Parts: sequence; C-alpha cells; structure tokens
Amino acid sequence: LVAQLRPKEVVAVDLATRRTLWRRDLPKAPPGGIDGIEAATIHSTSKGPRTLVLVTGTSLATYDLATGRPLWARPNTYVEQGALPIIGNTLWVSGDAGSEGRNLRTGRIEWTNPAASSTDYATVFAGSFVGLGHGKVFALSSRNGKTLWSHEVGPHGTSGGNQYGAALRGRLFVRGISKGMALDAAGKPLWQQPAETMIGQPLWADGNAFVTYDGGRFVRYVPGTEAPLPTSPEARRQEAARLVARFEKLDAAGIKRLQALGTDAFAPMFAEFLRTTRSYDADKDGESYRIYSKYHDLAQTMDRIVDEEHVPELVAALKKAKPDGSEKPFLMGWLGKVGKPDEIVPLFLKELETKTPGFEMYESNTFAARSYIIRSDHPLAVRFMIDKLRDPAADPVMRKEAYWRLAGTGGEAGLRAVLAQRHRRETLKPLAERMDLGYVGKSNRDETITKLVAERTDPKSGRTWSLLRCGILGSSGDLWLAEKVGDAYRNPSFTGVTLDGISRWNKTGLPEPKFAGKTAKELAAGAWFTVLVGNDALTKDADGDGLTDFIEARLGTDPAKADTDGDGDRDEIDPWPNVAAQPKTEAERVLAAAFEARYWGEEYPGVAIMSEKFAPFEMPGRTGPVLFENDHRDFAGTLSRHYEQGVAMLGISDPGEKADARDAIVWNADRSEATVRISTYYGGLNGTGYKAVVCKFGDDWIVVAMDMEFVS
Ligand SMILES: [Ca+2]
Ligand SMILES: [Ca+2]
Ligand SMILES: [Ca+2]
Repeated sequence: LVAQLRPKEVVAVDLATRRTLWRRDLPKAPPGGIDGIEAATIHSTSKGPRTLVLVTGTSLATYDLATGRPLWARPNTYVEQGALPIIGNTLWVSGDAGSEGRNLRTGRIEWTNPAASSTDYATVFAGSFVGLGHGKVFALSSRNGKTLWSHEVGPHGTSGGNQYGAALRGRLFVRGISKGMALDAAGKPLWQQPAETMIGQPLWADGNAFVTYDGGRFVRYVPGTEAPLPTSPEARRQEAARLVARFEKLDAAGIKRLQALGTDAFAPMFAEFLRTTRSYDADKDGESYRIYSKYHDLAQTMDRIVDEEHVPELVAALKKAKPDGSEKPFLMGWLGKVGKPDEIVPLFLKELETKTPGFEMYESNTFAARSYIIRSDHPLAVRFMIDKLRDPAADPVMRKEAYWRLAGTGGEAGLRAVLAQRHRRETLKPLAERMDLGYVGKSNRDETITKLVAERTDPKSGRTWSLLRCGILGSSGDLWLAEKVGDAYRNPSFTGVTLDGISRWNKTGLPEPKFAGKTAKELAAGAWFTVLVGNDALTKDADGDGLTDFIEARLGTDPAKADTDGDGDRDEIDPWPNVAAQPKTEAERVLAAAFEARYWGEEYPGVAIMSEKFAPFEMPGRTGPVLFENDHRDFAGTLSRHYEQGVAMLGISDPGEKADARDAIVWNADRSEATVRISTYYGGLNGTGYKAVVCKFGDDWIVVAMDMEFVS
C-alpha cells in the first residue's frame, strides 16, 4: 500500500492491484501561508495499525493508512525536521519550543522536553530518538522524553549549514557545524574530527569506519589521529613532498596539513604546479580537464603559502614561461600580492606591452598584471597609463581605466592628463547621423544599430524604398522608412511602431501603437510599401526642430516647441532634451563628475532614461540623448513602454543604498571625497553598477576610482 501525494490531496493505492483505496484533501494552508509538503512518514509495524503522518508546510496531520480516516492534526505549527521518527506508538515532533512525544493514534502529548529543540537531523538509533541541532547531538528516551546523552558538535544555538547524520550498523555518524563524530549505541564517542575534515553523508559503515561519496570519489574514513607535523625543516619538506605526490587523493584534512607546513611546502608544491601547467599546455595525455582541475587546486592551496621570500622563484618562472603559458596568470597574481613595485612593475609592463589593442580587460592571462598596473602609483606604471590615455588608438578598456584612476595615482601629471580628456557639454549629432546608416546591409557589422528589413523599387517612378529597423529611440524593433539612392539611405522616417510590440513591463496601459490601422508585424509582412511610401504623416514635424511628431511622441518632448526645455538647443541635438539647468550645487557637481567618468569612452547613440529622485540637471558624457524621468513618474511620451527592448535605464544611488544618503552621495568627514553608485541597464535586465570615488582637486571634482559593484 502506498500513499501518493498530489498538490492538494493524498491518495492511497494498493500496490499489488493498483487500486485506489482512498483519497483525502490535504490540510488547508493558513491564510497567506505556502503549503508545500515537507514530509510524509508511513508508520508500518507488523503489530499495530498503520499510520500516515504528513507535514504540509505549517500543519501536521495523521491518517489511518488502511481507511484514510483522519486521526488528529496539529495546525499552525512549524515542524522543522524532514523525517518524523516513531518508536512504538510515540511520534517525536520537534520545533523551536522544544520537543514533544505524541501518541501516534490520538495525538495526546505523552511528554515534553523544552531543552531539545529544532533538529537538523532526526532519526531512531539504538531504541532512542536521536537529533542534531542547536550545536548538539543528543538522544531522547521515547518513554519520557528525558535527555539520555548529549555532545557538543557546534556553537551553541546554531542550526542549518552542512550538517548531517547517519545511523549505520550500530554506529551513529554525525557532522555538526564544527565537529564530526562516531558514537556507539550508548552514545559514547568513538572518535571525533574537526567538521571540515569530514565531507559527505556517511553511506556505509564497517565498525568505526565509514565511507562517503565526495563529488567524484569515494572516501573511507577510519578512526585515528594524524601524526603531529614534523619540526625539522628537512622532515617538513619531506612530509610536504609526500603529500604533494598524492595531491589528487588528499581530502580536506590532507590539504589543511599541506598548508600547515607553510613555506616548507612551497618548493615541492611549486614544482608540481609548474609541471602540471606545462603538461596541460602540452596536452599530451588527453586528460586536460583532470589536469586543469589539478593545477587550479594546487594554485588555490598555494595561495596561503606564497610570501615575499618566494618572489625570486616566481619572477624566474614568469621569465621562463611561454607567452600563453597557463601558469602565468597565477604567477602574476602571486607577484601582485607579495612582490615589491620596483620588482614587478617592469615585468608586468613587459607583459602588457606585448598585447595588441582591443584585448579584453578581463582576459585571464594578463588580468592580474593589468589590475595591478591600473592601480599602481609607480612612476613607470603612471607613465604607461598616461600614454594609453593620450593615444586614441590604444586599448579602449585600458584608456578608460587610465581615465578613472590617474587623477588618484598619477600626481600632477596624471591629473592634467585626465583633465585634458574630459568631456565638455556638446550638442548631439543630428539623429540620422547617429543611426549609422552607412553600415546598413554590410555583413561585417552585425552589431550596428540599424538593420535592413525589406527593400522594394516602385516600377512607375523607379525609386527604391527600404524598411529599416533601428533601436535608436529605445526599441530595437522600431520600423523606419528610408529612400535608397545608390548605396545611401536618405531621409529616414520613424513609423511610431515596433516589431517588439508592447513591453511586458508596460506601466502606461496604452494599447500597442499602429500605423494607419496596421501593426508593425503587418507592415513588415508586406503592407509597408503601400501604406508608408508617400505618407505625409511620417515626415510631419510641426515645430521644425528636426524630430518628427512621431519621434516626439516616443520621447515625450513637446511637438509644438522646437526647444522643449528652453535652453537654446533644439530638441534633436539637445543631449538632455527635457532638462535645461547645468550642475551647480556641490552635490550636483559630484554626480556630474561621476556620471561623466562612468560613460567616458562609451559610444551609445540610443536613448537613455535617467530615473532619479533629485531635481533634474544636465550631466555631460553620453553620446545619445538622456531623458530625465523625475521621481519615477511616467513619461508624457511612450518610452517606458519599451523597457526591455533596448532603452538604456540609468540610475544614481549611494553605494550600499543607505536610506539617509538623500543626495545619493556618501561623503567623507570634510566633504573632500564622495562615493556614489551609477547603474546602467540595457534592455531591462542586462546591467552593471559601478562605484565611483570622486575627489576635490582645487575647485574641481574628479573621479579617482571606478569599480564594478555588480553585474546583472
Ligand atoms: Ca518636432
Ligand atoms: Ca533644449
Ligand atoms: Ca537640455
């Protein structure tokens, strides 16, 4: 007979005949509670009647297994343990308030024990209830609930974590937060170990030894104590060599032992590390994954051993390494930690100079060298970074890092180099120029913002028209019409409709826009040519500011006013079309400096929304227009309908988001240094947050550090 649990009911089935014997609704969820089934225990002894015990979220209920008759229930109780141990007719229920023994058939409380609470593991062992939790392993008498024995296996009151137990062949094996142990039937500890040396649920026991599975290998633990570490350097080196020789077989205790040998373990470990990386690079034996894991594990173990005295060996190995040798990132990482700038800056620069521009900042082979050099105030490193910053053809990531840090690391020369590269407020290029039309249809530019959808020549006039997709107004599916003359696309006009439809996140409740009764999909499917070509609505620009009425409806600018914010720049070329003022308070100047640095060197011609709570002002730095969405109000336009379709969402907040940082800035005591977080999301979800540190130099605020806080 089996009981099958369904989302809302329990069904008892005769396994032999597959006949349904009974079905019952599960206990109701309390208001607002989530009722998942946590445990089901079938009490099945040869003597008494059989009982089904169910824990569903916050209720405990019992049923007669033969008939389905509900016996008793205990609603609104959080029962922690997954298993519900039963001895005779006594069910052990433990929760935060301690333990209870209940009669399985009637629910009557037979005993309580307030001291035995919240078990992470519970079972029946040697005729008693045994639990693990709140830092203890303990046994309770099933007759009166008295604590029979108890041992500390973790800090008092702790629970959860990687704790488990197993009763196997007359032994109890448990692993608490800080200790693991084996106990006999009387609860006497047979041996104990630090918890971190005992990995994996015990599966099989043989006397006082047991076997576990440790993600890829079986491990057999036998009682005994490790020999103490030798004291003479020679013996310690021999011990290290012995451990390194069987490195792949070491468990956590072995790794710990190796690390405890400290600098005496360096020579054999380093030799094995180099040998393994070279074998990986040669890949002779076709076991690359195993070898890869091995040298990474070796490197991780060495991280705690490497110190200053090993610098000469690390330097020698780096000089000998092949250009793309797998050991290099580790060597440079260790050198960056323990080397002196005079020793390692020239070495790291040599590594970086051999790289061609355009390489990835986070490419692992030189990551350690680059992270070091960009933060170093060593004169050679500063010189290198200033050269990068001044050279427009240099690697863009290194240029940006130079811009972000040289004011802090480079002294007077670094500061001057940064100031010389600073963005001033500039008007935008006309919209059609920002659309990258020269690249449309060119197969070598996949990522261009405008793409070709369809093209057709009118047989009467001989003119050719193109349907384009362009994300510059915030939705990558936006349809545009342009005339094709020779190779060039002329007079691109926005249709007001997008192939991406309405965003899932649409807050405006407006219906999907149509053009002359057609959706974007219907237009692209063929209707576009007859509906769009020659239609004056496409090109109508009531205020003559360069943005058609369709575009102004999308952006939320005023279609009847060429200069919506009245700052002298017409809407098409205004970098902040709905904000007139420049930064003027100290806080605004800090935010403007952080903003300008964050987007320095980034070319993105599309629309962005700045969503903030402070009063709006213009901050230079982006190559596309930024619309201010003050106080999270919806736009007059329809931009926010396209949340995940390409519109960039910018945000300024204080790092750590302290509620009291009203201006989004965390200031130092004398307000000469300020920290602020700038986040950017493209297409709704794909985003980053950077923490900018801005310092005051004379009367100017300039960024001295910019570090990624999160990637979404
Ligand atoms: Ca206009
Ligand atoms: Ca303006
Ligand atoms: Ca403006």
